[in-house]
Amino acid sequence: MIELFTAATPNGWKVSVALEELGLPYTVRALSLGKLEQKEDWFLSINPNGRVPAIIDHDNGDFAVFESGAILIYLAEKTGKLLPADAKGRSRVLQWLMFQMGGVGPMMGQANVFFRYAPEKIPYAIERYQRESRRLFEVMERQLKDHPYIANDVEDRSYLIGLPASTAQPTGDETWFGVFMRVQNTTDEPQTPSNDFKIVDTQDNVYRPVPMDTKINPFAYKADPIAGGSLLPEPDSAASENTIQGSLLLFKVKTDSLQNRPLELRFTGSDGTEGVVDLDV
Ligand SMILES: N[C@@H](CCC(=O)N[C@@H](CS)C(=O)NCC(=O)O)C(=O)O
Repeated sequence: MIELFTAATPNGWKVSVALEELGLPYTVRALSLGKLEQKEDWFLSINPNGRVPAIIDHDNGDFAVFESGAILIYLAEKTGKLLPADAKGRSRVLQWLMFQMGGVGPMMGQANVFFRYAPEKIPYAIERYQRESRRLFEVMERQLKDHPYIANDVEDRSYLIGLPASTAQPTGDETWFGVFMRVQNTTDEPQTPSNDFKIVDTQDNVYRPVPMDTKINPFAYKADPIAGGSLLPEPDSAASENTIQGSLLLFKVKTDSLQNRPLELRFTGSDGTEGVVDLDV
């Protein structure tokens, strides 16, 4: 169990949000900053910097972590979520985390202090930190203009290339769901792989793949015959070279359905036999 030492402040909220997002169980110890609990010896042994937030991971030898950015990385690595394992994806997340830790957090903190709390109003300091905060927001605004998320949607967008114009975007309660398929023909003869896939949840909701233009989208699954002893996706194709190494089946799934386990991918082979795969969401 994680023990979170925090207070109702922006740096504290970052860790609360991450714990909720990652679905980790945790207990909260709220510190009174006004009473300077964060400077008491018992807390300095957890966070030598005497500030919130900090955590203790009681499932990992009572390991203590301080600095909100370091806590976010620790929790992401503990769960294997939010921080990709591949070097580029990992770097993209860390770049924006550093941007937050070294830019947004400190600059907005100073803007707030000089504008709101400083006993003497110093126009130079107020303007400097407000201007820098504004500039940082503009950086995020530019990034979010053509990216749905601050970091790491680059690959996701390329997977969606070439969707027919008639394909409606998911509504508010739906989400894109991609399944990457690798198919191996272990016989000596050419075989036609399945082209009949559906996702079924425990409430018997059934989803069918969104048709994709296989001429334009290099990742899209196409059930062409596979030569004896060969693989789909073909070696050296775009789909065989990306980090996931599979051909994409794309579904629009009701977000609620992702909670219904087992969530299954059912397919029917060209000879009528059926297969089922549990989707680990
Ligand atoms: N870089 C630190 C900053 C932590 C920080 O400034 N915490 C503030 C609350 S947001 C705090 O504990 N203030 C009380 C104090 O400085 O004594 C982090 O990200 O964890």
